[in-house]
Amino acid sequence: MTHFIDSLPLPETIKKILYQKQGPLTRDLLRKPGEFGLGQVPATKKPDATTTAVCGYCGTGCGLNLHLQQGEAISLTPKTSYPVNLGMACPKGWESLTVLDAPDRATTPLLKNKQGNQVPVNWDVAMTEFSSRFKEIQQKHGNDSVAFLSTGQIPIEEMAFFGALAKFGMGMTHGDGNTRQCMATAVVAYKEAFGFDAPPYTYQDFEESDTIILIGSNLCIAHPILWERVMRNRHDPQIVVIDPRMTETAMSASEHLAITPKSDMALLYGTARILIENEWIERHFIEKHTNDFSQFEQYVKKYDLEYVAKQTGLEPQQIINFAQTIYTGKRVSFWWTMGVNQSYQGVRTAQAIINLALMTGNIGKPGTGANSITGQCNAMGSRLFSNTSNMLGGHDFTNPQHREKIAGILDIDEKCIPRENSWAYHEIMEGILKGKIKGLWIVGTNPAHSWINQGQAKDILERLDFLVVQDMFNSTATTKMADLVLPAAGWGEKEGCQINSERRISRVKKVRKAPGDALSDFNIFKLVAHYWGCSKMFEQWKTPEAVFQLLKQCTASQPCDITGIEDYAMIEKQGGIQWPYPTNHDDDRNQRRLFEENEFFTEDKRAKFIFEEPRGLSEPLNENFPFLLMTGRGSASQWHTQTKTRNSAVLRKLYPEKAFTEINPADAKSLGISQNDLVTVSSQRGSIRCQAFLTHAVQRGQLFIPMHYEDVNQLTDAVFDPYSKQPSYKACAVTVTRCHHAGV
Ligand SMILES: Nc1nc2c(c(=O)[nH]1)N[C@H]1C(S)=C(S)[C@@H](COP(=O)(O)OP(=O)(O)OC[C@H]3O[C@@H](n4cnc5c(=O)[nH]c(N)nc54)[C@H](O)[C@@H]3O)O[C@H]1N2
Ligand SMILES: Nc1nc2c(c(=O)[nH]1)N[C@H]1C(S)=C(S)[C@@H](COP(=O)(O)OP(=O)(O)OC[C@H]3O[C@@H](n4cnc5c(=O)[nH]c(N)nc54)[C@H](O)[C@@H]3O)O[C@H]1N2
Ligand code: SF4
Ligand SMILES: [Mo]
Repeated sequence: MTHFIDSLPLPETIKKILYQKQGPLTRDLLRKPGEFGLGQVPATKKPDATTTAVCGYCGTGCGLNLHLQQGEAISLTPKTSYPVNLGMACPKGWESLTVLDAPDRATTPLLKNKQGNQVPVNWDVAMTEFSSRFKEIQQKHGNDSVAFLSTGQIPIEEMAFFGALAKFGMGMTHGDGNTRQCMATAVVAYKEAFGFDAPPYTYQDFEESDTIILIGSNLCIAHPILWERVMRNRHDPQIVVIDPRMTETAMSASEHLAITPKSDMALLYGTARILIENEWIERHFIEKHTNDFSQFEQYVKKYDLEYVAKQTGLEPQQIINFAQTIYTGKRVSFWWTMGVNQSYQGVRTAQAIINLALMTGNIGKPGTGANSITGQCNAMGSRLFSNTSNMLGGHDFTNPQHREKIAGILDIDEKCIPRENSWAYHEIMEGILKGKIKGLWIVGTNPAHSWINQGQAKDILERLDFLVVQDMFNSTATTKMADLVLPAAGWGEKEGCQINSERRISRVKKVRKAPGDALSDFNIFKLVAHYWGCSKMFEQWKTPEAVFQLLKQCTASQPCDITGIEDYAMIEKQGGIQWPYPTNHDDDRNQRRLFEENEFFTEDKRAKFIFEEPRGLSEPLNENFPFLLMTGRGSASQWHTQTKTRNSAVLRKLYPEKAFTEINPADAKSLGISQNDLVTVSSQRGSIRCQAFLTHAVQRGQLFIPMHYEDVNQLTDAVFDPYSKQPSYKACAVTVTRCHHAGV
């Protein structure tokens, strides 16, 4: 009998991963083949037209064909000619349409009544309440007493509208995005080292490298189609995975360096020392195109082999081999994701990776680069256009010329633009705690599940005088807490553009009607502007494409200049366009990388070596909490807080329904824990129950719990990188015990 997984239209490596994931937890979920099939359409429906759009889940940005019947998408297939995915898609992408029909879609505004129940109201009541409540708070406590939280999961036109409306129209100063949880570290690392937030690569580099180094990145699970690109590499590449866990990616690599968590800096500095001592570096490149190498060279001398081996838990020979692999590689690319970014020393870790690429001249050439991979479909867009930590187009709120420029383009009074930077996410949360922020408007993110130290986070959100949550679903952990829920259209139900990891701007399209009274975020922002009384300021913001034209002008003369893009049609015709693409561009290749001329975005055009003494764990293990807990992505079929993916019957078959913790069998044995036992995992902040999943994937003394289950952040510790202010989700001290009353 063919297995259910075999019947899925998926690339072979993804099927292999799905098979690997069938531990005792998933086996019975996969038993019945074929009741539903990916992309399956009822026989009664036949498409009469096809259009294209990029996927709305992860930062890979796969191109999809959407097959329409009378303008409504009824099925989809991955686009073979698209330069990103070349005809492939992962299970989430295939199921993009299914989740739009979910029963828990938000279809009408909901307002909390005096009894504390959310009751349906019409848009007029909702908008009147929205304006009067927020205005009342601002009149009493000042404009800054209302703040907002944005997202990397709506088109750039919408996130720009949100940020501009909140800051320029409604007078807020403080607004941040869920990209703080995700990409902030990479942003700061790049800005400091290269002079601009500029991931240099193009996906073709996955196929052109002869040495691929993945650091804190579980590509097979989190970016399965990028892993497919690695599999297409014809240079028989060395693949080195640096991850404390033996992930699906590590299992498929040539070499897995199972380091002690948070010892990356020691490994990377120690590797730099070996490279320098053997003269395995590009002195000419370093001298001509970088600054501060001599200080770095001095600093890393102390990272001798013995010390690094002790810090990382690796054999000395593994470290030597790693340096040798980098040296012998002709085209070495370094890739990192959350194992690096989500750390109390993420920025310096990312820069330790950048340093290796710079010193070996592995930048600006095919198959090279210091490459951070983004998470959400439009995280890259939010880095440029959300108007949160920087002003539209990568500008600086504190710079008077930048304010003049943006005010001129938007035709608004420069005085409407805040002169100071926003508080970061955790500072906004602290602001609520201190009573400085009383009103909060959340769009497209679910902090009551995803923010760190959940018990405290929920307590903080409960203190707000007025909480507005704008979401596709009315059942999220955060919408449940809202005073006002605004029902939003989702991916597939609206127009705009997204920017993927390799800086490619692509189109998303309206191929479905949003359910009930739900409106696109774009139209909700228009309504808000109207009811707030600032719609004159947004006269130019008529349609998403009109906004795209404004945003394009904002990028003029910036490193991310896209003034050469004429319109939406051009983006589509070219299969997405990577920034930069200025008016005078002379390069129409559809795979472009940065720094090909060895010129960086700093004033003297040189990149900078940046380093710092590593610090110990922010929450050291102790007798009561002897395990180190890591969290992250659990399967290719689950997306974050699961508001979308739990609504697909196919996806539900591909992941464990209940929360589980990976635990090493030796630890389990010493604690009397057997496979599938119910266990309690506790930290200083809270306790959760989940099933034990015994696996050698985690080392002794370590646990791993996927982030997709609602209460995992009850355990995590609210510690942040001092430069990027990104939360450190991947290291806190916990203990684990077997529950004696299983099933309770
Ligand atoms: N299926 C699926 N795909 C997704 C997402 C999803 O929810 N589901 N989310 C998207 C988003 S927004 C993001 S940000 C990306 C995240 O993509 P990834 O960063 O690849 O995923 P994570 O599982 O969060 O973390 C990666 C790895 O970091 C490792 N790690 C933990 N601590 C350390 C350490 O100290 N050093 C090193 N070197 N590694 C460490 C973990 O063991 C884990 O395997 O995925 C995107 N893709
Ligand atoms: N413990 C732990 N926690 C983590 C992480 C971890 O590794 N470990 N990873 C962190 C990372 S990298 C990330 S990116 C965050 C993600 O955290 P969240 O942003 O909270 O996660 P999502 O589930 O993607 O939430 C997006 C919300 O937006 C809604 N939505 C989707 N599309 C639209 C739309 O078009 N309009 C509107 N208005 N709403 C929409 C969805 O229904 C959902 O409620 O989690 C972070 N939290
Ligand atoms: S890899 Fe990412 S962009 Fe591609 S289909 Fe899957 S979720 Fe969508
Ligand atoms: Mo993320």
